[in-house]
Amino acid sequence: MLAEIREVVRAAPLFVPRTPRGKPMSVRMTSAGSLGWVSDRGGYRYAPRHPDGLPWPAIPNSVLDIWRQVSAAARMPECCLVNFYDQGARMGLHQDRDEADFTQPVVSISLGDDALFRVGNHSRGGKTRSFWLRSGDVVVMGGDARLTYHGIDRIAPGTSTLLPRGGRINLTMRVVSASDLGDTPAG
Ligand code: MD3
Ligand code: FE
Repeated sequence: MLAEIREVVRAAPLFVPRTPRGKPMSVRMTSAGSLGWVSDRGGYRYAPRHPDGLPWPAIPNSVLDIWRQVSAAARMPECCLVNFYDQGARMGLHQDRDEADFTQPVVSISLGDDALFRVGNHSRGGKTRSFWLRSGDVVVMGGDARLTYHGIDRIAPGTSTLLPRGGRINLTMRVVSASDLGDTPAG
């Protein structure tokens, strides 16, 4: 899987996203799939191309296999977001809600150093719980969990030997577009 992710990063280099207010994020990102997640002064959104104008590479088969095994989803993912955390990178508490079909789960795969993951509920305030995500861990957020607030508080350097220069890669698969069943009882 790591070799396939290196190919994705070669075809679509990691970039530093900016918040809509212009602040650089500490996590570097790229995507695979028909749509990639981008963020800049234009806002958070899915785009058909990398910020440099390149097409996004296909989602690797090893990653799609995990989706098939764990998601129980009706649809296949349209985006695999690749997040790279060096020591010191973090991700603030947020919801994943730039997608049009919340009936489909989000599946994430952690590779490399351990990360302290925090998850809350459907509103920003209130109680949160923290878990360590370790290399090889797969998280499925479906049903009621799909819209919970979550984030990464910190990375524990030197806790994995998978990445020669350390750090953490997180792969997050998502269905992005609306269901073609539309707004029907079945859809
Ligand atoms: C909980 N990534 O890219 S993965 C993100 O480790 C993101 O890089 C984190 O949050 C990371 O948006 C967390 C685990 C995860 C992914 C999606 C979720 C947890 C989630 C969606 C809803 C609730
Ligand atoms: Fe998220």
